[in-house]
Amino acid sequence: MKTTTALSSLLFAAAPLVTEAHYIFSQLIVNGTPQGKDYTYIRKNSNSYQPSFTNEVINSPDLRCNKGAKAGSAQTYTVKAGDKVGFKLWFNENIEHPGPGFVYMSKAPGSVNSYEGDGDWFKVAESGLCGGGKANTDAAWCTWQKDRIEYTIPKTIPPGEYLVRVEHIAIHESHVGKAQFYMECAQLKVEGPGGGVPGPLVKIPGMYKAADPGIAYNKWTPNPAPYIMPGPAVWTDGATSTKGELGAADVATAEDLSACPAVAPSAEPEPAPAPAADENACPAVAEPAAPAAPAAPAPAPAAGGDSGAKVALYGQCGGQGYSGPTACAQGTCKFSNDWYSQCV
Ligand SMILES: [Cu+2]
Repeated sequence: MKTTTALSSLLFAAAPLVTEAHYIFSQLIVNGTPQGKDYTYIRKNSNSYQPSFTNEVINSPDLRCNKGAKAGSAQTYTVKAGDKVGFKLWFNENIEHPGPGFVYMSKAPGSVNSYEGDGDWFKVAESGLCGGGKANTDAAWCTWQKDRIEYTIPKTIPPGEYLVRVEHIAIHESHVGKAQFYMECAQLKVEGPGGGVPGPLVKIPGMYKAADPGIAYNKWTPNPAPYIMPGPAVWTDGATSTKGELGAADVATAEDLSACPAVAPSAEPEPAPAPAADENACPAVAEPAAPAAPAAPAPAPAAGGDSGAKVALYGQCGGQGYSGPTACAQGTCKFSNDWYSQCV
């Protein structure tokens, strides 16, 4: 489009001096190539790059796609299952707050253009701490100073039209109940063979609570607690590699994620060398067990029945969608939220 260059320069010149490092996702990227312009395929929010705080959005429909982001305000882009989809930040900003990144998807009953996101959602990607870093070190977060979040659309996802919600939660003020939520929704039509059964399914709002350990988190201590990812487990369809799904392609993602150990599905739980950090050091690799049926909410910890196997200290021992062992090798299995119980 011939006006793009001129327009971009104009916008760049008029860009506010962003000194507070806030950010918002405005540009859709598919297989590394930008598609459309800012907000062409992403519903535009009304609070610019300002954060939304816990008490404003945690129980609000605004938690879905951000304040003011309405159905009917964007176009729908067609992709294929297995494509790499990214969300780049507005005005060439970088993510300069510590905290985790996520991508959720929700299938519209018909056209996504009129879909409000009030149906079922599932998590398709998440990114926490990289390389065994601690939560009180900003650079230890895999998304730190990245200009985008990217993930691969699961290969067996049911075809159809989806709202795709990208989110970064900044935790530097979460110790006073003010986690900062930066989220946006793209409209995608996904083509592919289908066959997968996404889950666990959640509602937005509903998937987070203000008191969740990953939402009301205190990083301002010399030895911060292991960071527990908020929300449900990531849906892994068994056909799509989850390793390194979420990051920023152009900015040292490979190095970050290569530091993550491969997680063997049936590995014996063994004492983690650095338990506090390792638990969440890498994009969580959900149990590659059978695609979880969208089960009715089960009480956590779920019955595991994996006789003999025990969960290492700080490991997951229960939660909706979890099917691994529930006995702790060390500590006791403690309820964190509906989707996560932990050996502590
Ligand atoms: Cu900020």
